[in-house]
Amino acid sequence: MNPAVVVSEEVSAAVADGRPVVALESTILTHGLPRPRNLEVALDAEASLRSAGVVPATVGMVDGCPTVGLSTAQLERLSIGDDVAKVSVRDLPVALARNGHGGTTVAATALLAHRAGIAVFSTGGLGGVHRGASTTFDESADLVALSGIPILVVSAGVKSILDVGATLERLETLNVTVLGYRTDTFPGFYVRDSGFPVPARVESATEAAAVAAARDALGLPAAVLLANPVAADAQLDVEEHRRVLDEALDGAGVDGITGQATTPYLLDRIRRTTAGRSLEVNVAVYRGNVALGGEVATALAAR
Ligand code: PSU
Ligand code: MN
Repeated sequence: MNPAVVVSEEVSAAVADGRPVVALESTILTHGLPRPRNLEVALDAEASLRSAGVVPATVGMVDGCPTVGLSTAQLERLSIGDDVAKVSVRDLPVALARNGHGGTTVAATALLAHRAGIAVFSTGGLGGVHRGASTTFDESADLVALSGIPILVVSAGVKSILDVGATLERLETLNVTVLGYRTDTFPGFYVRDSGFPVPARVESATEAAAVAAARDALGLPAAVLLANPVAADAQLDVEEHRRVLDEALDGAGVDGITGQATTPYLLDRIRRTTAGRSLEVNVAVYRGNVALGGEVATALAAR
């Protein structure tokens, strides 16, 4: 039987010493970004953390081993495989039993990172409640997972292809503490403002770290979600965003796209209608969240 979690020596030493560590997911590498950009972005995220004195811990599944702290060779392997699954929590047992490869979602990454003793995790966008979920029940397992994993997740909110209002309602129900980083409104991934308010705002990484520490002092089981808007000069033009989103949603209706095919369809359509700019925003979002995660991990380690 494969081990339930493999933690790299570098990561386990840093955790044991109380040095700052940031977990990174791998679905962005395996399913989120096109090749070869995916590997460049993943390696750049690790390099930027290292240069800030933070140990990166990219999480993924290689040969049936859930791994925290993938090596560069393992990242390369996951970045090119057509045999790499998208692994959320429910998929972990299958991938483990069958020696599979996988990119771990926010849910699975948070679970494995927490088991390895890591307190901070940076991603691009969180999964959420899909439009039409009242009939399809399509809600990401990320939300339920965060209700039971006491980690701090940095995300640029959720993509506007989802039902943002319903996602925030579910986060409330699931007892996830939501913080806006220097913002009063929940970010909409490609744009800084989704139009929905956040329940609390923090002005610094230190303040966010204090909230995570307070969560731990209270013994609460849920994640803190630190919602970090993309830099103002990197966001998609707000008018353009509205237009391409409407166009993509109409297209999905006309083409009869439903279920799991919906997200890839919408994202691909938005990428084409923005002539690739949405992809650049995606990369900028991720960079910003990785940097902020590094600051929060550093602030937590200093406590
Ligand atoms: N949101 C994005 N890009 C992504 C994802 C979410 O903007 O690549 C990935 C993350 O790994 C997230 C997962 O955890 O998709 C959620 O998938 P689902 O909705 O199937 O749970
Ligand atoms: Mn789903």
